[in-house]
Amino acid sequence: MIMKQELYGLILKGIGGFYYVKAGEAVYECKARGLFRKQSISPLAGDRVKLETEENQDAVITEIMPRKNVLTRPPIANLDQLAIVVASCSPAPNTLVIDKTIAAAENQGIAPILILTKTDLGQVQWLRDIYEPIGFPVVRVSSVTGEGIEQVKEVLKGKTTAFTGNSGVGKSSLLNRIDERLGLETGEISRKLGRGRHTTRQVELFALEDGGYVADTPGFSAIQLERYHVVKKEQLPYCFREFRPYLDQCRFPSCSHTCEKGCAVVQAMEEGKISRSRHDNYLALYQEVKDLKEWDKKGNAAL
Ligand SMILES: Nc1nc2c(ncn2[C@@H]2O[C@H](COP(=O)(O)OP(=O)(O)O)[C@@H](O)[C@H]2O)c(=O)[nH]1
Ligand SMILES: [Mg+2]
Ligand SMILES: [Zn+2]
Repeated sequence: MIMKQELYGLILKGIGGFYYVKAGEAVYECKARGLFRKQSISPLAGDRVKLETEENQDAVITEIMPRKNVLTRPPIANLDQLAIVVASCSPAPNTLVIDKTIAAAENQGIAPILILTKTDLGQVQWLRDIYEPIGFPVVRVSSVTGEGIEQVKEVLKGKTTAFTGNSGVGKSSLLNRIDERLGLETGEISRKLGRGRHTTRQVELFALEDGGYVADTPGFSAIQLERYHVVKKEQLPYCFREFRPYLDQCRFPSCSHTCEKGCAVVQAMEEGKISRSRHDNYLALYQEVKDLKEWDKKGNAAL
C-alpha cells in the first residue's frame, strides 16, 4: 500500500483556496502549505509544483518551482506567449491598452501575439500597419466565418498561451472554435442559454488536443488596466522593441526619449521609422510611471 507519494505537476487553476494540479493524466485537488503565505508568494495557474499525496487526505502543494516569468494581469506564471486579442470593432481597438500589454509581456520575456477578431465586421488595416513592421505576428480571425482559426491553432501548438483583451472582444468564442471541448461561456450564450460549462471568472489553463495549453482570462476594461503600472521607467524603452536600435544613440545618456534634443528615438519617429502611435503611447506610459515611489513600484513589474 502506498502511504505517501511525491509528485510533480502543473497548476491549472486556483479557486477558493484550492488548486487543481495536473500530474500525469490525473488532476488533484490540493491545498497549499501556509509556508507560501509567509514568503508572500502565492501559487498561480501555470506554476510547476511539487505535491504530496497521502491516503484519505487532501493533496498538498509543498513547493513552487522557480518561475520563468509571471504576470499579475492576468495572474499566471510560465507563459510562452501572450495573445493580445483585439476586435476590429465593438469594442473599438485601443492602442494604449495594446502597447501597455505588449510592454508587460516584453518585460517578462513573453512573446506577444496580436489576434484581430471579428474580421467579418471590419478589417482595420491601420492596426496591421503599426504592428506587423515591428515583427509582431498579427493573426486575423472571425469566429463567425471561421477565417484564421487554423492559423491560430498552429500558433498555439505545443506552447503555453494566455489570452487577454477587453471583455467582449471574442476571446472565449475563439477558444471554443479552436477546441469545442472547452465549452467556454460567451457573451451570447450567457444571454440566451444561461451559463456555459466554464465561466471565465478566474484564470484557468486548458490542455489543447494538439498539445500545449491555453488560458482564457476574465476580461479587463481599459479603465481597470489603467490601474496597473507596466514597468519601471528605466526598463520601459526596452519594452518598445523598435526603440532598441536607437537607445544608445541619444545625445544625453540620461535621455528619457520623450522630448529631449538629440534624442535618436524622437528623430526616428519624426523620420517615420517609428510609428507615432507607438511613441505617443510610450509617452503616456512614461508619464504614468515616472513619478512612482519605490514602494509603489514594488510588485508592479508586470501588468
Ligand atoms: N461578428 C462577430 N461577433 C463575434 C465574434 N466573436 C465573438 N463575437 C461576439 O462578441 C461577443 C463577445 O464574445 P465573447 O467570446 O464572450 O468575448 P470575450 O468577453 O472576449 O470572451 C459575443 O456576443 C460573441 O457572439 C466574431 O468573430 N464576429
Ligand atoms: Mg470570455
Ligand atoms: Zn532618447
